Amino acid sequence: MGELAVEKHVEYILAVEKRKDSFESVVMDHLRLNGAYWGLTTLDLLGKLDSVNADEVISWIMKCQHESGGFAGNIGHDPHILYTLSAVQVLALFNKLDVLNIDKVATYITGLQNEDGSFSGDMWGEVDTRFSYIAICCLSILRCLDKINVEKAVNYIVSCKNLDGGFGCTPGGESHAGQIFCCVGALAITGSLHHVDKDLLGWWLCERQVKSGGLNGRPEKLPDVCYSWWVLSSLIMIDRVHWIDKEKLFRFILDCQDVENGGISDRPDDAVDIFHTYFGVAGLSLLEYPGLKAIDPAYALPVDVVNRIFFGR
Ligand code: GRG
Ligand code: ZN
Repeated sequence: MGELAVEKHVEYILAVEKRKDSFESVVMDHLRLNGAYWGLTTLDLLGKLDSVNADEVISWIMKCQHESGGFAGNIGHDPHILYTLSAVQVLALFNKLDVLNIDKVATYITGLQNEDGSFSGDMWGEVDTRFSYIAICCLSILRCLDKINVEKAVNYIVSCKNLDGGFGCTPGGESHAGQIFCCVGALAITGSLHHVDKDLLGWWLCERQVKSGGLNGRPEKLPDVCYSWWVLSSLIMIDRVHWIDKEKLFRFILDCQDVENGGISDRPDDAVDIFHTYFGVAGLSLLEYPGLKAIDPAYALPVDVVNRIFFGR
């Protein structure tokens, strides 16, 4: 088994950050703030966050904020709860949450809660358990969870639970590992994991490991490095991570590296991208790969950052 090509991945991430006029970055323009979260969190896990200019990143992030309090993916775009979480997470990475008007951000998120406890992603109203997770994670980081109706939010998530133990995006929606991360993460943050049948869900999740060692997101689907995050983080939150073969998953993730130019892809021999680079490194961190910072499975931030938020330095 090869090793994690740390230096190459750092070079790859720094190059993506700089390549603002490349094809990839034009296509990904509206995803820029998410991309910043993926890239910068990966750098932090690799111990290299100090290789970027924090002041430049923070001043750009603050320019993405809309008067409603929400953040857009880039300057001049429309705000969305997705980018609002990324903005808060990146500020937390740099220990700069104090530049935020916390009430304003919290008011934006609170305004997205619906009567049934669910959350919309923005003013246009699409509802999804992804947005429940984001709202809960973001408000928890800002220490304002009391501004929403947590009980209704939890009940809505529970209403998206399926007979197989998993969760979907809305009531009756098919179980999918990404949605399961969101629902289990939100339940973990709100201290509501008693709503999860841990053995049943643990069984469904560990069955996601296929012959190659990789994990898929649903039965009969191909394995993909990003499920190393969605599935593993969920298994850890419900204390069932020992139900998968760790060594085989190590090998699958390491086989998805571009060892020459850096970056990690979804499957061996595919093209790398910043998204899968993050999920590969985050997955290895969850598996306690030597030399990586530990990542918190619920907040998707390095454990030292989460400790700083909740327990001070
Ligand atoms: C802070 C880590 C973090 C997340 C923020 C946006 C979000 C909250 C969570 C997204 C959860 C989710 C739904 C992830 C799944 C993404 C994905 C790979 C979808 C692909 O689904 P299909 O059906 O692919 O196209 P498969 O693998 O099933 O063939
Ligand atoms: Zn993927």
